Amino acid sequence: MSINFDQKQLAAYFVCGTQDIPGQRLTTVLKRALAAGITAFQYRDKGASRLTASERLALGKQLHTLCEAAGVPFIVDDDVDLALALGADGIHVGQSDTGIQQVVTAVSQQMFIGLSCSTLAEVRVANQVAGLAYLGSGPIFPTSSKADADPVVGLANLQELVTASSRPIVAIGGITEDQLPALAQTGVAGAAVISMLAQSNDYQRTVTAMRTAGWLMQ
Ligand code: TZP
Ligand code: MG
Repeated sequence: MSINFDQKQLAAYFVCGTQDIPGQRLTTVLKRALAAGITAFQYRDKGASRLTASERLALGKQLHTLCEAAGVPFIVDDDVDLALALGADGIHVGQSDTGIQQVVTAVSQQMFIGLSCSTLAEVRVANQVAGLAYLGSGPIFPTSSKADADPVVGLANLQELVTASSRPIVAIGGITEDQLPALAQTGVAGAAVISMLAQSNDYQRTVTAMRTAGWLMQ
């Protein structure tokens, strides 16, 4: 059974691929993150160390099974074919990935869709696209986790994006625990993080901080 979208799932949104956790197994990392209470997981396999298609499928099955057992939505980054093959709960696409209308046509009956939007112009276009569940905006702060990241958005611009958007927004990029209260003040529905959790020395503390930051409509 696939899990329907609820904006509360954006509160503690963990994004991870094998490239983000050198020397560790992604299944082990995800188990720890789920046990700590993450509210969504996105499998994002990127960069030079990218797994082959069949490896992504095999690993994706394991990750999906773990999420399913925890009742947490399993979201695939970018790859429509992989998301469909895995029966994912959601897919997240960027502005430069497969055209958004094509994605909506291909998957909207089967899973929810998130779209990256880091400018007001992108948000206004997204408002006109039927079938989007949420937007992801960033990088809010400088990040070393994404080589081709857009320019830093910052909190003031983020607030404008939230005001302009007809969909809930999850913030991403360079987020640290001490910035969560200020981030929540912008009206976003949650934080999406790679390193803050993958490199945390205390998953429970980090995820609890994410879940209780005071997000919009929490
Ligand atoms: N998209 C915009 S910034 C980013 C992605 C995938 C990387 C976020 O990683 P981190 O470690 O939380 O800054
Ligand atoms: Mg992308």
